[in-house]
Amino acid sequence: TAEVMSHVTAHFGKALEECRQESGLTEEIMEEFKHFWSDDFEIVHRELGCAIICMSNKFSLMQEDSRMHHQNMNEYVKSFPNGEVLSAKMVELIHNCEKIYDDIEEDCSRVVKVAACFKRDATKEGIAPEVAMIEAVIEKY
Ligand code: BOM
Repeated sequence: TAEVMSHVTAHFGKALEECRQESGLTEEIMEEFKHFWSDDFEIVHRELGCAIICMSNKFSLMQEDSRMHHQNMNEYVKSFPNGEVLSAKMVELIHNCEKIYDDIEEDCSRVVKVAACFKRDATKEGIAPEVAMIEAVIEKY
């Protein structure tokens, strides 16, 4: 659900500042990670892909090949309140997007395409949070 996704995003987003330097993601491109879900934020910069790789590695959510670690992602999402209602869906949506962009060899460029696809599909499924929902839980993390 969107409520659970707001918790996952609030927690995951905490790793952004640690990853700014190595990813090259400037505040001009993305000020705070919650804007990932904003209707007028376009997921297009390869630096955001680099940042997502760096952030995912802080929580062991990716494998060596910069693809999702299915079991760890499932457990990570389940660790949030009501997480079990979202975890399988989230892994399914991300993996489906990974398959679509599997031919892009450069990791940051591929991951940003996967992330944009995930946002699109999560929105279609009605599980994309509003930025205000993330703001409401961000203080918990
Ligand atoms: O093959 C790449 C796998 C990683 C894709 C991750 C897409 C989603 C990242 C951005 C969205 C964040 C929202 C919540 C936390 C997800 C861990």
